[in-house]
Amino acid sequence: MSAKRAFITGITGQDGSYLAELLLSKGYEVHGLIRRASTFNTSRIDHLYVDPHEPGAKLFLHYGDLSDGARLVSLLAHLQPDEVYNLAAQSHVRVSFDEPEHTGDTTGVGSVRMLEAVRMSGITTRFYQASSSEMFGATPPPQSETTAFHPRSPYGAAKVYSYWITKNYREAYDMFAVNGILFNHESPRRGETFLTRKVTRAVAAIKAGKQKHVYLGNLDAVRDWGYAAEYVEGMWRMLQADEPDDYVLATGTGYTVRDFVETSFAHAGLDWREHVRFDERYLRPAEVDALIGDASKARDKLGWVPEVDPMALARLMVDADIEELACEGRPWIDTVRLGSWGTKAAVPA
Ligand code: NDP
Ligand code: GDR
Repeated sequence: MSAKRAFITGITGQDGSYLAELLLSKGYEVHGLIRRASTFNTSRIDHLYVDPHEPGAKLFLHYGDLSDGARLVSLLAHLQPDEVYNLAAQSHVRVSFDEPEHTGDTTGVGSVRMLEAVRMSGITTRFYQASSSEMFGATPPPQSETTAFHPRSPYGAAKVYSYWITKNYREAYDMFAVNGILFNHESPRRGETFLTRKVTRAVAAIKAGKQKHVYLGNLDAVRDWGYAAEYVEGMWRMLQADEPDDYVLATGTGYTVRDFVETSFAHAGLDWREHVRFDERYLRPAEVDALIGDASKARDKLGWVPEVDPMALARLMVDADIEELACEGRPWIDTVRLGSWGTKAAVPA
């Protein structure tokens, strides 16, 4: 039997890089959509790339954009993937208030362009949509697959559209299309302007004497932070199920931003109070106060159980950023893998 073929949008992002790694390790041929940029934007997947002229090449990259529907149709018709993972999005909640229209076009309408591309190309494939806990917004925790949505940002509203249009294509066209409703998940590959990575990079720089302070916004928000490498395993499991369905992935634990900050600084032997300053520019016009997920459906139906808890994750990320700084900016590619699912993890206790 020939290798399964997957197509990933957002392959250059945090999740795309872990997912590509996972699928390659399972013997898939992986195709990724990348945006043309004037600078290189593939640093998270460079370690996976083999020149396509080489016989062992299993990862192939194609230029395109979620705003270009015709390109998506022709790519899918040409590639005929068995599985499609739609991870591309303008994914920053704060930025979505600055760029609401662009966020709607990419994070919302981009998903229907992908679904239409599947339909119009006439291929039979399984489709994963990267839905988000931000859709729950103001609805208090615990949040599960049956919790009402109340988005609090242009990003959250766009993701609600994508969620429903994915469900609609499942019902209308009998497509194997699923929503993974993922709570925050982080890693050493997390974008530098998200809270966790901003903090752990600052800890490393402060520890090294390169920086004195870091400026943050709301410290009271509660989040359910998991480890991204474990979450991509859950995405894959959703597409291997007998029937298409929607699943929450979360650790089920809630910590405040302050908790994450305190643990990260303490891990490096620093007192956060001496280094964290407030800047109102990091507040959002509307905040999501508390997200704590109930992932019991994914546990029962997919056997998915996360192993890295949020405070272990904070320590893991601090260690990675300290190491990256010591290597003078050389990208720190973590090989920490799912304890019982792959390479044994070297997760700090
Ligand atoms: P990132 O921000 O790290 O990656 C986003 C990816 O989308 C990048 O590859 C980016 O490309 C690509 N992209 C952005 N706009 C376009 C476009 N118009 N056309 C094509 N590609 C585009 O996100 P994550 O990896 O953290 O998240 C993956 C997905 O999961 C996103 O949809 C996100 O909204 C969602 N999600 C994430 C959660 C998390 O906690 N990480 C939780 C729940 C949902 P480029 O590199 O060129 O910028
Ligand atoms: P979030 O992640 O909005 O939950 O969306 P982010 O890390 O940006 O914020 C988490 C919480 O920290 C507070 N905060 C700050 N946030 C940032 N970025 N920078 C700061 O300086 C700062 N200070 C305090 C925020 O107010 C917020 O409460 C992420 C994204 O990955 C989405 O794509 C994804 O869908 C959701 O997680 C689930």
